[in-house]
Amino acid sequence: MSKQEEILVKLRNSISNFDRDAAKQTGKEVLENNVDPVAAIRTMAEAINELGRKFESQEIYLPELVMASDAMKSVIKILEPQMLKTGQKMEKLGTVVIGTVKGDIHSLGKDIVGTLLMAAGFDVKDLGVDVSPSRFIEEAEDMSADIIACSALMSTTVSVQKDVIEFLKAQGFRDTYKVLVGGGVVSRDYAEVIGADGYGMTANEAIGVAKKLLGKQ
Ligand code: B12
Repeated sequence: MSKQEEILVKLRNSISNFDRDAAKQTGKEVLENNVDPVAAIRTMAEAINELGRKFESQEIYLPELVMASDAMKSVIKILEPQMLKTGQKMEKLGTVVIGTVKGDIHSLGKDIVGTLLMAAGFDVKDLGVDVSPSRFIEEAEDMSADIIACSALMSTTVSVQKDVIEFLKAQGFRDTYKVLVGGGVVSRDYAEVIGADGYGMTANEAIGVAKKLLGKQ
């Protein structure tokens, strides 16, 4: 096994063991050994999803899932500067406001999409979680944004993405912004039904779609 593969295995284990200190330490090793930060994030996401399955089958408890999520967040923070380096050298592609919709506090996927968009050369304003349709639009207006990106992870919150689009229509702004949607429960079909402009199943796909929406590809 190569040194880089070894580090990825160590990273996966640190998340699977909810070990924040080990995760942070391994995050530093990712940088020192030039491991691809996107591969590192993918590895952590796989570990989190695996823990999600264990949580569902009651093999682990919620606090453990929270600890693992925190560990992943702290590694993303460590990797972010490296990921952004490439982005800073590029011309700005456009401006995106991104957030997780009202009623939903899942942030990891949205954070990754935001970071990769920045790395690709977009200006990104992260509105955090529990974001109402009106706030998405106020912030988009403030930033003269091109894209509003909405994340939703729960079947109870996915309809808020539709609310954002309906709110835009009601305010007469539907043609001002492209709306990009994604998150665990969102499907391509659902995105089409609610009239979103774009859908990304993964963060990587989201970047390609965002570029396409602005005619940059
Ligand atoms: C980690 C996690 C948590 C963590 C969140 C920590 C954090 N800071 O984000 C904690 C423990 C806090 C949590 C809490 C809860 N959770 Co939770 N959670 C998960 C879990 C296991 C993983 C989600 C995750 O982060 N995955 C990793 C990331 C990287 O993947 P992702 O979010 O899907 O994002 C990727 C893509 O979807 C896409 N993407 C994401 N956003 C966007 C946006 C755009 C614009 C685009 C283009 C793409 C895109 O790109 C990302 C990277 O590729 C999921 C199970 C699952 N497999 O989804 C349950 C899950 C989402 N949770 C669930 C539930 C029910 C809850 C709680 C209500 C639990 C409770 N009983 O209290 C609360 C939520 C409270 C609330 N109001 O929001 C359910 C939702 C069920 C449903 N269908 O409605 C799930 C599906 C688990 C389950 N099967 O029951 N959770």
